[in-house]
Amino acid sequence: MKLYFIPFACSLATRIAINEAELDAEFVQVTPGQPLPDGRDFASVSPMGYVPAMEAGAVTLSEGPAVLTYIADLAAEGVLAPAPYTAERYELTKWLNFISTEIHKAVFAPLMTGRSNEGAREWAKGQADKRFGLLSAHLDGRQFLLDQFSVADAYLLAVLNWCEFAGIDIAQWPVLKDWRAAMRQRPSVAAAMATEMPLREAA
Ligand SMILES: N[C@@H](CCC(=O)N[C@@H](CS)C(=O)NCC(=O)O)C(=O)O
Repeated sequence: MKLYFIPFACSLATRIAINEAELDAEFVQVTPGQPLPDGRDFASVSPMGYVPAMEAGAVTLSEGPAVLTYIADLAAEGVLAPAPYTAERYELTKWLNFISTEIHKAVFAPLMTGRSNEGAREWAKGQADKRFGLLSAHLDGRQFLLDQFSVADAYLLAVLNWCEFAGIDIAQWPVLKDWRAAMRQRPSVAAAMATEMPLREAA
């Protein structure tokens, strides 16, 4: 399996998942606007030009929640996702969708593009209040979004890593600040961040 990533982008969640489940994967670094190391256009893998994306035999997938669910299904049951057809499995889908649409795109995307303006930034920060508040209330007294670690935690950690860069003071939500700090101690997360930090600095 090949996983396409940009250091410290949302694709960090896929590296965390691979580490957590001790799966084998080849990671291919994407530089936006440049061809892949093998000369192909990245759009042939991910039509939107987005990471994460993956190739595994005949399967080519983009969109983080789909890629993360694919990886979770390769892992031993319960390591990255609850068993299919259980109520918890649909909770996982709920959280992946929430993180993708309500946090990643609604809050962070307008704050992290150089093509935003003050109005868009204000709007995004306003969006953060309700969404981070909801996450904070849910995680209060919990270790994970579900009853056990899942790919949703990996995705949430990847996006919460952007707070400082996006100008969001995570200290406004002490539960989220502590959750992020604890998650960064998890060996799969610490190893993923240690692998990508020098790549990010060099990029
Ligand atoms: N809807 C996509 C969004 C992924 C996305 O926004 N990826 C960003 C990094 S976090 C990206 O690849 N940006 C590169 C670019 O815009 O050129 C998903 O859920 O995977």
